[in-house]
Amino acid sequence: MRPATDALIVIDVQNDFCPGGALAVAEGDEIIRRINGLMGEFATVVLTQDWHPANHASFADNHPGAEPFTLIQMPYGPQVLWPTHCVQGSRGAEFHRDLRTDPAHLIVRKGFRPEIDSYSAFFENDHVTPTGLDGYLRSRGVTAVTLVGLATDYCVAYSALDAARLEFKATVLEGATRAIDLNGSLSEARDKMRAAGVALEA
Ligand code: VGL
Ligand code: ZN
Repeated sequence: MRPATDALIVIDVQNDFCPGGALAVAEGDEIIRRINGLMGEFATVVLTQDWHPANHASFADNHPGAEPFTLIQMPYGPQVLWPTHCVQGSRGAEFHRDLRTDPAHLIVRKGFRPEIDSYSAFFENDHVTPTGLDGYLRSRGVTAVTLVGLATDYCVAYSALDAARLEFKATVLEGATRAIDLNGSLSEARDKMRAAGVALEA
């Protein structure tokens, strides 16, 4: 068992990010067994769930003529347009059936505001609007977070960077993550995480 001050944060292990899903991450399902095992080591386990309304601004389908995996400018900065994924209540938004959810103490849903995307478990993509996770962890005395899940270069990295900014000790277990790797996004995310003091472990 790890110290009570350590929390495990499991990012977006949902059907749409696993093989066969709408925004499938290669080998996304191969991390689940290890994540399930990790849950038993932590006194605080948090799961996140990408949870978009059908009219979400991050979906290429909601921008006539736009192709998925291209960039647009949003008021808060550049935004990748994604295939429609993790629509609230859909099968794609459900956790992968093999992921253990019973040990979780909190499930954070994010990305539910139509006009703003939310990669991070802590803040929406404006880096200002909080999800409430910071307060939850702090009020439980958590000082260190271990992050796993999907995808390394988007939701895991954004969450880890925010955790470091909020002065949690942040560790990403890369072997328990898989990446989208869009135009070099994985190496960029790894560089940013290292520079922010996030520990990258196998
Ligand atoms: C994610 C792109 C869009 C992720 C979520 O979980 O990494 N990526 N929505
Ligand atoms: Zn999303």
